[in-house]
Amino acid sequence: IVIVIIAVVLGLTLRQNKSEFKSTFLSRCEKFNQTDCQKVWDAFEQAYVNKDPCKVAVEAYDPLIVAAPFKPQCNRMMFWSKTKDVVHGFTEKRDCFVTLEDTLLGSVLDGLTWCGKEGSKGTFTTGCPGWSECENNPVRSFWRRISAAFADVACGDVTAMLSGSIDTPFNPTRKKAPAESGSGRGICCNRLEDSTKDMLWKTARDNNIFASIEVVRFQASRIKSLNVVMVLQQNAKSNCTDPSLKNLRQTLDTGITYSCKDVPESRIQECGAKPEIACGACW
Ligand code: NGD
Repeated sequence: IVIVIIAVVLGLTLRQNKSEFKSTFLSRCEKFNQTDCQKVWDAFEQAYVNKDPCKVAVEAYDPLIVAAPFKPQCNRMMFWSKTKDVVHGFTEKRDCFVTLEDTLLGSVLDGLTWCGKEGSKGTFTTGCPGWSECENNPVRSFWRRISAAFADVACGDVTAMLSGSIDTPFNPTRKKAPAESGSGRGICCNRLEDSTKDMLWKTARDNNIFASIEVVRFQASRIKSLNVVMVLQQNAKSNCTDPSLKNLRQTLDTGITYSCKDVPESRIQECGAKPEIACGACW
């Protein structure tokens, strides 16, 4: 009897998890008009359901991109690296730019964690691998895939906000986290506290999607210029003169004009707060 009760409670908990995640997905999706959100969900779910959560390849999300393609929004597309909060603090208040997190797929899954399990039809939100715990986890593969799709359609004048608070604002190289160096999953995620997972991924200083996935897909046939905004806080460690930005220029497809501007974070916040400042006059 005890075993049956435990099984029922466990089953209900897992179902609860699934329906909560799915309802967040659908309610965020429904804000986008003329979207068949159930169809998008089905395409999403097939990528990771019934799979080892360390064996979800980036390509598993290809059908999702087909089901919910990205539309180019020329001259308004905003990329970022290590500046998530300041970028979204600005874009939430002003309608000057579109980030990945303003698109259907980006907004529906921003901030969420999910994974499947071999032999199960469920979607789980706990016990999933951390970002760097194994390379091919469902969340990381998703962001890599949709970041690539967003960069593929970038056009016109493109903006990127990079951080002046780190030594190397443009950093394509990837260092492995300790738990990643073996094959498979390293330390099993179920036994790790969330705080430990966070520590783990903080030591994995790469994962730089902007440098390794987005910039390399910018095509001169579609994009006129890349305009970097270096976000400077007090005691900034780097600015537009940083040598790493030379690598950025060299990585760029020839034909794309490059520019860089040092902008205090306070100016970006001011522009967010004052709609009377035109988008083009923010920096
Ligand atoms: O180790 C990690 C980790 N590294 C990055 N991130 C991580 N999350 C962990 N749990 N563990 C997540 O990616 C985290 O949510 C970060 O805020 C986000 C971006 O990482 P960052 O700042 O290092 O920048 P990247 O260059 O890797 O990627 C930023 C660009 C940007 O133009 C977006 O269009 O790539 C797109 N993006 C990538 C990954 C995740 C967006 C997201 C997102 N919204 O979560």
